[in-house]
Amino acid sequence: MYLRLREEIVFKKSLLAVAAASMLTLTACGGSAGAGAAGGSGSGSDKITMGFAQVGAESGWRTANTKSVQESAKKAGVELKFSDAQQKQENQIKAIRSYIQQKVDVIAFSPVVESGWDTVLKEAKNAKIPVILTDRAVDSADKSLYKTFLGSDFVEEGKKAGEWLVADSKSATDTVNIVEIQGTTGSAPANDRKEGFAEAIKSDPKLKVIASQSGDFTRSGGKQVMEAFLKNNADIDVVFAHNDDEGLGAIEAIEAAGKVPGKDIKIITIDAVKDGMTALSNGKINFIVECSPMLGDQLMELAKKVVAGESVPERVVTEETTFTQEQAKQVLATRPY
Ligand code: GZL
Repeated sequence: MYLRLREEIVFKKSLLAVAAASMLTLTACGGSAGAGAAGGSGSGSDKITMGFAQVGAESGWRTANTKSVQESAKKAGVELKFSDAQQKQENQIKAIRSYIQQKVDVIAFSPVVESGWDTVLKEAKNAKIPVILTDRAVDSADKSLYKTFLGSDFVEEGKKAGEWLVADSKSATDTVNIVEIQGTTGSAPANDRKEGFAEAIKSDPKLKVIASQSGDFTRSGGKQVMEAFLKNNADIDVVFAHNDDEGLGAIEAIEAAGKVPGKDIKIITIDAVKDGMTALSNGKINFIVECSPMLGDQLMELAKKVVAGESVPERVVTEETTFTQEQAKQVLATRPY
C-alpha cells in the first residue's frame, strides 16, 4: 500500500514538473512573439505592424521624413499603416484611435502640437500598445505614456542659429533689428527654437527681435508673414525663420519689395533641405542649422526592440550640424534630401 502511494506521489510530481516546464517554454515563446503578449496584432509572426500618424506634408522636411519612414519600414520588413493629418491634431488622434482598434503592435507619431495627448495615449497604454514619439515631443508629465522620444534637440538648434548671429554681428555698431517667423503655434520645434534663439542672442544687447509671428512651417506662411513685417517695419536687418520653407517664402517677399535677400536682409533658417541649401549656396540665405528628417532606420530599430519587450533609451537625440554659404556649395550635390 505504502509503496503504491509513494509511486503515485512520484508520478504526480513528475507530471507537475513536465507541466511547469512546458508553461515556462510557452511563456518564453509568447514573450518573444511580443506582439501577441503586448496586445498587438497577436499574429505571433516575427513581422510587426506599425501605425504611423504623420503631421502632414507642410514642408520639404516633412516630405523627406515621410519618405524615410516608408523606405525604412520596407527595408526592415515592418508592415506600415500610414496617415497624414494635414497638420490637424484631431486627425492625428483619430488615426491613433484607429490603430488601437486595428490592434497594431506599435504606434509611432510626430505630435503636431505639444499638448492634448494624455487621453488618447492612455487609451493606447490600456490596450497594451507601446507608443514611440518621433520628431516632435508632447508636454505630458506622465512619461509612462510612451516608450521613447526620437528626434532633434530644438532648443540647441535655436541656440546655434542665435550664436551664429552673435558672431556675425560682432562688428555692428547700431541695433540689429530681427524679425522671427515662428513654426506651427504650440509645436515643440516652434517653442524650443524660439527659446534657444532668445537665450543665445541675450549676450548682445544690440540684437533685438522687433516682431515674431507664426508662418506655420510653410512657404506661403513665411511669405505672408514677411510681407506684413516689411509693411510694418522700415528697418529690418535679419530674418530668423524656424524652417527653410518659411525662409524661402520670406525671400520671395523680400525680392518683391525690391531688396536683396542675404545682403540687405540676412536670413537664418533651420532644416537644411535641398531647396534651402540651394538658396544658401546662392547667397540668398546666410546660415542654416541642420535638422535631420532621416529618422526611419532608427525608428524601425526602436520599434522592434519595444515590441520584443526590450528596454530602450527614454530619449534618442539625432546627430546634426550647421552650414555656411561656403559649406553649402561643397555638399549641395551630395545632400540626400
Ligand atoms: C522638426 C520638424 C519641423 C521642421 C519643419 O523636427 O518637426 O516640422 O523643422 C517641419 O520643416 O514642418
